[in-house]
This record gives sequence, C-alpha cells and structure tokens, in this order.
Amino acid sequence: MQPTDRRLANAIRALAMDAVEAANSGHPGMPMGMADAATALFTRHVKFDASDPHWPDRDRFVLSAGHGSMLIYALLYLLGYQRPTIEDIKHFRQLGSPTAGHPENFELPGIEVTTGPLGQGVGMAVGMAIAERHLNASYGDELVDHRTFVIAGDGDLMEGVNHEAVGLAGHLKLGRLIVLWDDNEITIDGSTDLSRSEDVIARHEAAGWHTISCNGLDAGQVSRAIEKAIADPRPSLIRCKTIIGFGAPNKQGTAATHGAALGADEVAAARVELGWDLAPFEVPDDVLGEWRAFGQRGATERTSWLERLEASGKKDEFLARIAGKADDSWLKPYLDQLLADPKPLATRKASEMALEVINPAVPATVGGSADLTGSNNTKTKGLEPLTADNYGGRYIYYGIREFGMAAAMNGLALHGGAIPYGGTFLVFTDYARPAIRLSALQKAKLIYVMTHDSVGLGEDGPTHQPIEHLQSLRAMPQIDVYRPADAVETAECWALALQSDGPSILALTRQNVTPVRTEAASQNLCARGAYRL
Ligand SMILES: Cc1ncc(C[n+]2csc(CCOP(=O)(O)OP(=O)(O)O)c2C)c(N)n1
Ligand SMILES: [Mg+2]
Repeated sequence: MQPTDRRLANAIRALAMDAVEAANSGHPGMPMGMADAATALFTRHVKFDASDPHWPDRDRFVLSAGHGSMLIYALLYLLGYQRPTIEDIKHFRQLGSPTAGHPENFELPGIEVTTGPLGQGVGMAVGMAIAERHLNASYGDELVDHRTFVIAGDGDLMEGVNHEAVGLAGHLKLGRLIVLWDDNEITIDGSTDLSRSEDVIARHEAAGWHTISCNGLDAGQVSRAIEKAIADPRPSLIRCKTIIGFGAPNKQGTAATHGAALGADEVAAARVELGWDLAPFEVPDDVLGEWRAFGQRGATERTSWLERLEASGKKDEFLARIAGKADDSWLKPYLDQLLADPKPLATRKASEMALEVINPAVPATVGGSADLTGSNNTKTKGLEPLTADNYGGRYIYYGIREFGMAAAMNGLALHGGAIPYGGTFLVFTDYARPAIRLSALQKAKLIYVMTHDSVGLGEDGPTHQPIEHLQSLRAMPQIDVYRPADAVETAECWALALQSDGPSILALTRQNVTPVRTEAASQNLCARGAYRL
C-alpha cells in the first residue's frame, strides 16, 4: 500500500522535531505546520532532479522562512539529494555540519539562496523569477521554462522589503512566481493580532497578484491551489491556513513551538498523535522509498532538456552564460581610447562610458537603478527596459526600492545567467544594506553602482552625504569596495568587478575629477589594491 500524503508529511515532522531535539535548538513549529503543503509542492509540482541539483532549468525553491530550515533539510534528505545525509541531519546546527541553523546556499546544493533574515527570500525570489523570464526571452521554452516557488511566513510578509518585492513582482507581472504563505497567525511574541491588522490578501491583490486560500494541512487542497496559481498569469500568493507545530498535542498553535525543542515528553506525545511509532531519525522503508521515487520524478524531463540543449546550437553560449563568465577584451582598446584624450570627468560618467563598451561585450549584464538612472549613469544607449512586455530588455526600472532592488539583484545573480548591476546614491546603501550583506555572505556576483560618494555631491547637503558609508562597507567581509580616482581606474575597477566571483561596490563621484592615470600600464593596476602613482 502506498503511504498517504499525511504519512509522507509526517516524515518531515518527525525529522524536524528529532533534529531540533538533538540540537536542543532550532524551530520545529514551522516545518511541522507546513509539512503537508511542502509534501504537495515537492511530490507533485516542483520540477527538479535530485541527482543534478544544478540543472539550469530546474524550478527554484526559496525557503524564505529560513528559521524553518529543518523543512528543507528533511526534504532534501527524503528526496535523495546526496547531502544532507541522515548523519548531517543528526548534526543539525552543529559546527562544521552543512545543516546550518539557517539554510546557506554555499553549504548544500539544493539550497538556492541563504535565508533567515526575514523578508529577503521573497525579494530574492523576485529576482530569480525575473532572471527566468529574461533568459527565456533569449533561449526560448526549449531551454528556459521553469518557476520560482517560495514558502514564506508571517514575518516575511510583514517586513518592509516584502512590500517592495510584491510591488515590483506585480508590476513586472511575474506569473511564474508562486508564494505559499504559512498563515499560522503566530510569530515569536505570540498571536499576529498583537502587531498586524492589515489585509495581506488585499495588499497583494492591490499590487496585481492572484491570490487563493486553502487548508495548508490538506495536501490535496494545497495541490489544487498550486494548480490554479500555475494557471494564472499573475504572480500568486497561496494562503495556507496552518497550525504551527501541528502534531505536537500540547504545544501546537502556540509560539512555544517556534524557537525551541519540544522536550522529550512532548516529542513522545507527538509520536503517538502522528502514529509515528519509530526511533528518532528513523524513516520507514515504504515512506523513504516513496519520497526517493519522487526525487527522481524530473529525471526524464532533465534528459529531454539535455537533448534539446545538444540540438539547440546555443549550448556553449548558454552554458557560459549560466557560468557567469565575463569577457574582458573590451578593456584594453577602451583604455587606449581614454589615454589618447585624458580629460576631467566625474567617475559616474566614466562608469557610464565603460558600460557603453561593457554592455555590448558582456550580454549577461542586466542594469538598473532605484529611480536615479540619470544620476547613477547606469543606462547605456543600447539597453532596452526590461518590462512585462519585453523581458528580453536589459535595464530594470526598480523604482524607489533600494532594498528590493538589492534583494532582486541577489536573486538574479544566484539564479545564474545574469550579472546584475544597479545604482543608487552611496548614502542609500543604508536602505539596501541587509541585502548587500547577503550578497557578500552568498558570494553573489553583482555590482552596486553607488554614486555621489562624498561632500562633492554638492547642495543636497547632509541627508545625502555619505560620511561613514565607505568605511562601513569596507568593514564588510567578502565584498570588494572600489573607489576609483579617475576614468582609467573606473574602467579597471569595472573589469575587476566583472571578473570577480562575488559582489562589488563601485563608489563614484558626482563631480569631475582630474585624470591621474595618463600613461598606459602593462596590467590592471587597480587589481593591486594600492600602487605608486
Ligand atoms: C529580519 C529579521 N528579524 C527578526 C528575525 C528573528 N525571527 C526569526 S523567526 C521570527 C518570527 C517569524 O514569525 P513567522 O514568520 O510567522 O514564523 P513562524 O513563527 O510562524 O514560524 C523572528 C522575529 C529574523 N530572523 N529576521
Ligand atoms: Mg507565523
């Protein structure tokens, strides 16, 4: 007899409570509440092949509610990904284990993005959904035809960045973005009534989203809601009514299941409640076998995709694009041109001039600005806007959404196939900082074009003057901060940023600066960090 959906879901519940119990730390409530919804999603809808987590045409899944990390670790294990193993799960939250407290993209294939700072997962998913449509415009349905699924909690939808992300996704009509909202009416402090009275559904509808509600504890209902979401051309919010910690008879429905182990007695009671008569970390053969079969569900589709890739004539180009490699043959001729006619220029202008040669040479770049296009000089002549009617465009009008822009840029970069760059004033890195930090942590290959870098910005005054910004960004690990002195250095810094595997920030002047590099050099001197002038 095949295990029921509920029994499949109970494997997630049991692993989550056992791992949190062993670690004596973590969040059992969210995985237990969303186990049925996740079962519906992964056994019937998400396109993936556990044997190749990097398959470029896989659906992307973002666990925005990163505190519920045991949900994704349990799924990856059950579906038969190479890691985490059951040993990894037994070492949940331990030093050196890939089953980190919050999901980290650099620890486990299958984890698309690092989440935990609430709200940013949805923001990154927006970027992934943009990347998918953008690449589809170049490579067609044969090579790029996938969706972005998200599980988000109340906290994800309360965060300010969510309002930016939802607005942008609605505007760009990202119909392949589907968010499952774990509507359990609980956050750490208790009932959501303590802090929220807005109509979340109406807010999404007002932003142009499709919405639908279902019983999140009924996999069949969730599955039908996902089908409707897939069929609708708008981005979708699926409201899954759930009970946090479902299955733990005395603690479910309360914040007590949120951030602590249930305790031995409650775990024992939950095993009785769930009819899960097994030792910790044990999954019965019929259940594991069924999950493993679902893990291979996408194998045939992947094989046909590989055949289409071979036949497409665009194989090398596509794979190079996904790998994020950027040509730098533009640099030398461009530097020669600059050196032939040195003149005072603002480095923001020099950045635009560099981009005029970079964008034609590096088709992966996707530019943009948070409503300061004319000040950041980020839009070059050939770039068409990326819009709902033209996803092939390479310039995104992010609107006045610095945090949303940076989160989307992370998603674009981590999806693969796009090298995003985006601008605002350097002072407003404050508005984007949590996402800049996640760019650094995740090693997302992207470039922040931050102009008006000093008192030289002029009359706007102290509200617009970066004071401590450069130093504070330089204090951030794993991100390269460049402040070029003239046009030659600006071009060299662009070349370095495009060669890097991680994020970069260019701090650029508003005002003209005198050229300091007036002679040709045999190498990129900015690569040294400092050099004798
Ligand atoms: C930006 C941010 N602020 C605060 C936290 C700490 N935090 C983790 S989970 C959580 C509550 C989230 O509530 P909800 O999304 O409803 O999750 P649930 O308790 O239902 O699993 C908070 C405040 C965080 N991870 N990120
Ligand atoms: Mg909640």
